[in-house]
Amino acid sequence: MNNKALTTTQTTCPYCGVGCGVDINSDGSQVEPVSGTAAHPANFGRLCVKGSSLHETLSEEGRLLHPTLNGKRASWDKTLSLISDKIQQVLNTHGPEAIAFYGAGQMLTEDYYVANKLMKGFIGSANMDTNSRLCMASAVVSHKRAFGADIVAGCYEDLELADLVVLVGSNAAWAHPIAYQRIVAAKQQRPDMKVVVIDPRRTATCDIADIHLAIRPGSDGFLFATLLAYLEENDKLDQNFIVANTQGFDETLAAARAACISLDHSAELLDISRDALLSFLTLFASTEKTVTVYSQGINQSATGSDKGNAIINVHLATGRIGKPGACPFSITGQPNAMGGREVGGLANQLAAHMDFAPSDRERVRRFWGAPALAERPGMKAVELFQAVRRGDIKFLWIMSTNPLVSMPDADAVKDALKHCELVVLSDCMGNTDTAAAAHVLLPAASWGEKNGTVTNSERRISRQRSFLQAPGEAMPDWWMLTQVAHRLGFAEQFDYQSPADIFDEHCRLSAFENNGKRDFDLSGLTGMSLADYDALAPVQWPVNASYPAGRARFFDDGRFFTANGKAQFVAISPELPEQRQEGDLNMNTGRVRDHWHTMTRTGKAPRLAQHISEPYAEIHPLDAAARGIAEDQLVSVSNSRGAITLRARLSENQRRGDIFVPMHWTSRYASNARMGKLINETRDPYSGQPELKITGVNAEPFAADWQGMILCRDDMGALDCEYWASGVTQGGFYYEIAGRGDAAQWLSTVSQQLPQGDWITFSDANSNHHRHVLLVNGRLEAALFTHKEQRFTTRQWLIDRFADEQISASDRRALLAGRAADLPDTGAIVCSCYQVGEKDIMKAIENGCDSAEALGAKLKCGTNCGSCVPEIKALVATHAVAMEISA
Ligand SMILES: Nc1nc2c(c(=O)[nH]1)N[C@H]1C(S)=C(S)[C@@H](COP(=O)(O)OP(=O)(O)OC[C@H]3O[C@@H](n4cnc5c(=O)[nH]c(N)nc54)[C@H](O)[C@@H]3O)O[C@H]1N2
Ligand SMILES: Nc1nc2c(c(=O)[nH]1)N[C@H]1C(S)=C(S)[C@@H](COP(=O)(O)OP(=O)(O)OC[C@H]3O[C@@H](n4cnc5c(=O)[nH]c(N)nc54)[C@H](O)[C@@H]3O)O[C@H]1N2
Ligand code: SF4
Ligand SMILES: [Mo]
Repeated sequence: MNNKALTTTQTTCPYCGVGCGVDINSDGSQVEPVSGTAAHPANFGRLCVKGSSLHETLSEEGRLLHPTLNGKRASWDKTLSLISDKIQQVLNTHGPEAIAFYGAGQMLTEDYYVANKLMKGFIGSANMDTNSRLCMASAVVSHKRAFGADIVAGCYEDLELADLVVLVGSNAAWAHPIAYQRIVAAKQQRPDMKVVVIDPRRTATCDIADIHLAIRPGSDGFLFATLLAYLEENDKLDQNFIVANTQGFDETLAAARAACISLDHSAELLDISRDALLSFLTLFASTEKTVTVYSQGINQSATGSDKGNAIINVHLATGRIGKPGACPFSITGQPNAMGGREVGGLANQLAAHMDFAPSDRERVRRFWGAPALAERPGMKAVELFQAVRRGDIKFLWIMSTNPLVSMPDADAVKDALKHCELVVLSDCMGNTDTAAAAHVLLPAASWGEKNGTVTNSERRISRQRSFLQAPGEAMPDWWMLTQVAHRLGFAEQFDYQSPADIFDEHCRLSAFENNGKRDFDLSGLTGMSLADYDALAPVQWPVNASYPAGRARFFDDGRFFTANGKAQFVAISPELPEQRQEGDLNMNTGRVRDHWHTMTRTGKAPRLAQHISEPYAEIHPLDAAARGIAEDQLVSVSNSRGAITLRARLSENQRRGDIFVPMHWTSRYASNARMGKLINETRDPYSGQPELKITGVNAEPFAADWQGMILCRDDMGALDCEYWASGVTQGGFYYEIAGRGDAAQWLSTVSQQLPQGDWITFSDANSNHHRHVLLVNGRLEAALFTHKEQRFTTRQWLIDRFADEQISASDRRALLAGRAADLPDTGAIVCSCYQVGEKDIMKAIENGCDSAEALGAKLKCGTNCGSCVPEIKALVATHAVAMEISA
């Protein structure tokens, strides 16, 4: 860091919906390692490993720096005019329904507000949808059906106050680490607190579970219907609450009873033991203070809306809502998934929690002075891309999302873009799968370079503040949208000078003719000065006359937002997912601890690449054996839509018949791992949310004659071999590779991509065993190792040599071995923060460290962000089991 003065900026993490506050020390160009904001009510100073690696992700590498038209650089003025001319031409020729926007829960509220207003008020159709369709749409439906509005009832404190936390379809240990750690800390303080995890997989979240129900995928509806019937039978209902504050109970109970004929029948449907089922039912029945957290295992389902309501039903029936430590809690994924819902980012919303009811439309029309307010809901994501593919959408603007990876049937989406006359993409990065398919690329300012607000899972609005200049000509999304609006003739209605102006309008719309009638009300934040906006402290909506400092819990007053103010039970007839026709395994997809979605940001941080360095498929050992698949072998996972190639991991954490594949690896980071292309378009009938957790696939070994790795100083891009997966190291890049035929020949071809220098080589053609190391002017430039089988997992020593200005004579001899002779092998990195490897941990366990705490005291592992504690505990447990067996 140079000696320019450092300033501290408080901002919000751009990753998950926990919405942690982050302190940044920066001199305007460089940023010191970040820390958590001590006073932020989401995290009180803590950050998970992704948050605490943020400073590693800020390089300009891969950034879009200038607008481009069909790959050629163009001026902003020309590009924006081209966009507005095209919109105007499509409007004149085909009407507003031929235009669409597709946004994301990673846009700031201000960006999102402008996009939605332009589309729904001024272009005139509601074809603005968002990736929240893939994420929160079913939760929105269930909230609206039950509460009359899209409201998350509780707050994070409820997780700590609860006596029972039920996590359903949520791997919070990896996906919402700081919220999870708040539960861990509460349970440590009050060991009587219970945790139940409901997930077909055994995940890191199960680490603190008193009960884990590894239910049949998609069967949650039966579980919660069974629970409702059980509560009634055992006289555990809150009759007063049901009578005074709800409606529809009798039909709902009747439907639940019809669905669960007996406990044995339910246990069979759920594919768990009757005892396990009963232990959950009795625990729930006897624990007043219960929070049920649910996430994508519920939402990403063909019956996700009904499952959400099945969960809410049991909370209404027991009056466990609006009380400290008791609520149903749909936890949001993206940093601004909640903010997107506030501005109306989904195609079936209008704005500020108003819909397409005539009175809402009329109110929004008047407020915006909108000449062409959309008359009806627009197309939801899957239908929207189907329409693009039919050629019905002539102009499409994608912002802040990577649908060629994240949508189901992703190859069909790729194909769809070829049928659209103009595809515009605003993104920070130029090398995404979607960028490769768009005509116009707009360089977006990224986290740290722009200002605005986001709303987290507990309805808390926090500021994102800039601390860096945007590189090149990158601009915030709200600015691009506003400029296009001006060119379309709406300068007056889009006369924003800054995000503060937009936020003020957003608050005023929420307050407009509200008078406490609508849940989403920011009247208390209207009219802020620029300085007030800059200083805005995190606050939970609503902020109005009744709740001037925000509201922690809704429904504590028993008042809901339905016509008569009562909560609505929703009668559910649970269904199991359709029988899979496309393969004999069920592919479940989701997240890993250290990567974020399509890796455009986490892919830049060496620390984050170490936890899991390759795309993988986790499969039960018996299912693997039946298919001839061995641990660490490459596998092909396929169905009629295509095939992907991944590393096999065998684990009893998987149910028989299930295979888990992470969603993160794209064409940028792997030869063939874009799992979305295998997924069909089955979706929930009410929310339109796709069933991303259930896909029929087959799996078989992927034949390769050799495997290996490359370490190199410069990015080598996509490689020409059967399999590769890449990522960053401290000194450059790594590739995992595999191929067919003669490895030597392949190596000599690929070496031509590298600079001239001195090669040190070893070759044993019989086993395709080759080691080629390249030095340029005495510095290590590349190491290319191949072998018949996978090898070379220990490589930190070699990676460290990239930092050496000159390779010493003794190190030179060690290069081909891949490590110095006297160097201990630490094994795969478990603790990313302190770089502690598995072998070191196992050694310490053998020497008597018998708990995560003891290991932390000895090796420091798990003592910073804590994200790896579940894995450390698993190692301790593995050792204990091994000792038992050998005893
Ligand atoms: N590290 C990391 N964290 C993230 C993200 C990220 O990319 N990386 N993304 C963020 C976003 S946008 C989101 S939406 C959240 C998602 O957060 P989560 O929903 O917690 O994450 P997922 O891994 O998608 O899925 C959760 C679990 O659902 C389980 N599941 C699958 N089918 C079923 C089922 O039928 N029933 C039940 N009960 N469970 C099932 C899966 O096995 C999985 O463990 O994470 C956020 N946080
Ligand atoms: N199979 C399967 N598919 C899934 C899921 C799953 O569990 N399984 N999960 C689904 C869920 S819950 C989600 S949320 C989605 C996520 O999927 P996507 O939204 O497609 O994934 P991201 O990688 O987050 O894409 C965000 C893009 O926006 C860019 N970006 C970041 N900040 C900005 C900004 O300020 N402005 C602009 N213009 N661009 C920006 C990034 O560079 C990146 O390219 O995936 C969904 N798809
Ligand atoms: S828990 Fe979520 S918001 Fe908090 S630091 Fe980690 S990724 Fe960021
Ligand atoms: Mo999400």
